[in-house]
Amino acid sequence: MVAAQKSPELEAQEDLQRAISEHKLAIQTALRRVLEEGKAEAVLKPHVIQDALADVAKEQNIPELLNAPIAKHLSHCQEVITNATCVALSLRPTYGKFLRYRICTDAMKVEFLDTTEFLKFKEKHADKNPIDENERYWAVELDLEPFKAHFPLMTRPSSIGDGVRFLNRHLSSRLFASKAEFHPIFDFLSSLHSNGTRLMLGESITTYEEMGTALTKAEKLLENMDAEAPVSEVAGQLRDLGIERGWGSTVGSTRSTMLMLGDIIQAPDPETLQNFLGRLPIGFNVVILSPHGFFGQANVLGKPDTGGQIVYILDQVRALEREMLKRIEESGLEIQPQILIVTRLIPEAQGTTCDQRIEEINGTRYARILRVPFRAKDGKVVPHWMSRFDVWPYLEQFALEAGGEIRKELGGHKPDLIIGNYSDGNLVATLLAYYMNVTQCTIAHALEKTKYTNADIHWRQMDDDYHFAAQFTADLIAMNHTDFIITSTFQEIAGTEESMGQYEDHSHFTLPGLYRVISGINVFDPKFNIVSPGADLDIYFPYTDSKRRLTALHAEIEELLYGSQEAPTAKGFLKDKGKPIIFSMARLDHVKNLTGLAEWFAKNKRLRELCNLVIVGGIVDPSQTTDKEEKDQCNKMHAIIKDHGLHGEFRWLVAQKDPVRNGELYRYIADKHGAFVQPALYEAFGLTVVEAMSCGLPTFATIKGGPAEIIVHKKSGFHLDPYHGEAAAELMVEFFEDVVKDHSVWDRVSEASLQRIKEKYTWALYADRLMTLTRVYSFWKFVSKLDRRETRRYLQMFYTLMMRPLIAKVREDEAHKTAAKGGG
Ligand code: UDP
Ligand code: LCN
Repeated sequence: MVAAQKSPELEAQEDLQRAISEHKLAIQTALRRVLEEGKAEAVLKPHVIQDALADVAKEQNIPELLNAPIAKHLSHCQEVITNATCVALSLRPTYGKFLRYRICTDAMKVEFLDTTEFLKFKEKHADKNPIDENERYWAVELDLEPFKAHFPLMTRPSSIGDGVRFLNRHLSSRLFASKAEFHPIFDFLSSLHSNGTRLMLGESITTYEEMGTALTKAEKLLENMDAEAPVSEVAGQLRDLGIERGWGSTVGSTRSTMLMLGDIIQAPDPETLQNFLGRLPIGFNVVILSPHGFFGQANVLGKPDTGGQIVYILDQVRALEREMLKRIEESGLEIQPQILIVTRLIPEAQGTTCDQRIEEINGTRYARILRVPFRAKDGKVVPHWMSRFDVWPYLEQFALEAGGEIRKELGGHKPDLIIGNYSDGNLVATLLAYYMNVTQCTIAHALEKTKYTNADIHWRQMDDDYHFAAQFTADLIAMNHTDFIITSTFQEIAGTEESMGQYEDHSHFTLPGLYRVISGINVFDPKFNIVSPGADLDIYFPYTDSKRRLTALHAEIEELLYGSQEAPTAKGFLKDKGKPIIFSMARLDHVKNLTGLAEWFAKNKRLRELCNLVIVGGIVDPSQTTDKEEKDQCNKMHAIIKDHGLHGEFRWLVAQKDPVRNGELYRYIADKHGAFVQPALYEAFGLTVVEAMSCGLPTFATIKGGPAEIIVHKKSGFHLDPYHGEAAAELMVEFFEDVVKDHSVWDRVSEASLQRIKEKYTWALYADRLMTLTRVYSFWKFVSKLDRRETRRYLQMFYTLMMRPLIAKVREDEAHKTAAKGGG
């Protein structure tokens, strides 16, 4: 008889049980300490259990415990939930894979929990307003896994973030499966057009077989011609065969595109397929959505909610336009691309252009900002800026109106690609892509769930200020609806060996009393692709590039740094101009942690002797903001300055909104051999890190999030742990002391920063890749339209039954707040 095979879960459970048995008493003591800690807050960070084990190993003199199998198991821990006697653990042995257990400290028996059981345990013990058993039993469960049963999923962690490569392999093998399967390519090519005019294949070609015949004749026609000759010379003859424009600009490139198609038909391989799709004339009408915030080209940066996303999109469209024009020329077409950035029109524009319907984008020919207002229920335009956390009630109407305005701007046509940015933009992109049936791309910039610890389990306490229930629901809908997702780093998708990624953090979670997510997203989904942004090299160039230096700005910069002008534009002054500057610049919100940096500096005597501190952030007069976090942080910064007597050593400047001058500011600080510090508690990507490094300014940046990947620690900069401020300050002391001893230390880090950016973070690489992805995923969408219908219908139901009531709740809450303030 053959023994029944054990499930991997059972094997893992037995493994853990064995590991516990080896040191049962010591582990029992450690777990009891964890239970003590859990009395105040039942959701604990993994380091609590790891620290407890280390303490017990030390106290009981069992050093081998730290190398025992149990220590390895616990090093995979992501979440610890406690009740009076048991600990539930979520272990993540590898990217995107989770195993959950409950261990009760009396019997020390390991019990496997499935996702539902784990989340129920969490709800019961960690939710501050627990719901009753019945409600917990009947909670709505969102599970997208069953819909993916027929979908190709990657399996190797090294493939995560390179979905397009996997998809090409899958697509080419699918095309190879049988002759009948070639029709999708024919159907897809037949669907290509530019503003109503057919491209590639004319109307006279009506079947796959006719396409084959026409191509053979066309190839024969081109074979003996001069490869360099413009294809327009034979356009008439090709058209007689049913071949339209779009194959290439010269005879040679047209023929080579045709040969590629011939190769694919004969024996498709992934590289040829990608090259062929990459040449197709698609994606020249692009809509980019970024509804919230002040979106303009000047005077907007550093306001609450207006930061890197704006910089990213403006740089992105410039790079995209260049790439589109290149590809249009290469396809032998004369069409004009169109790029529309669609954002909110804000009548109370505070000196910005945000009250204008259309704004041309500097440095482009075909890109513009289109603004559409938010409307209240009665149809009136909402005049004022509002926090990104409060925009939910306005988005449906915004999508509807934006849809009409977009078509108007595109001469009645629909776009080929809709790119959403951030949760609100991605939700609007989903609505538009759903109704227009257009390829959708998603860019998160930041997923708030990762930034705000325990924002899921404690959602009800935070909902008044943040409306996270609506936001997380929007995120889940958009990330599942979209055709492809681009991320700035790997960690954004799947984190590191030790910690979860931002998307991975949405694989399962619970909003008690609302719904439970059993499978929200899978990091092995081929829709994920890493496409990193860069910095505008015309603005952020190396400090050594003396010919391009903007020395005319130095007097202003010196006044900013060393002047004595204080409120309302600055606070504090620098006594000793000879010291290098530790510089930071960000929005003044809690997560950016500028106050944390001020505190680390204030508490480190040696660092204060070695350097000055300059922080650019927000406002210095708390009465000048209506944003709650900005006001809190502003007051906190004043308290730090006062409590630690920072006068003469620290200058705090309000938001600096001129990128050109900021570029020179980074370089000026590099001239003085200073450093840039990015101290955020969490940073999704971190454009300031790339900007500083592009200027050659050595950078210390948070290990929590994207900067951990941008910087190679101790080579092209330094990682700091924002939760260990003392150690971060010591790291800076060490660096500046080393530089005093040997100046080449500074030069080496500076040069390595420049090199790192050149290799990995440029807009030219970005645009090329995004255009290729657009083509491959448009094809994939076309080929797999039936497979995806189930998911879309399910999401549509979730939107209607869950999202819309949440939106209605935000509307009600906001109306109550306005009424309480005495507003209309
Ligand atoms: N920025 C600025 N002035 C300020 C604060 C920030 O110009 O006072 C710019 C900064 O140069 C960068 C962007 O805003 O281009 C911030 O992007 P990042 O990715 O660092 O953070 P985000 O604000 O998007 O979270
Ligand atoms: C939003 C953030 O929080 C930053 O980390 C990114 O750099 C920025 O968007 C651009 O993607």
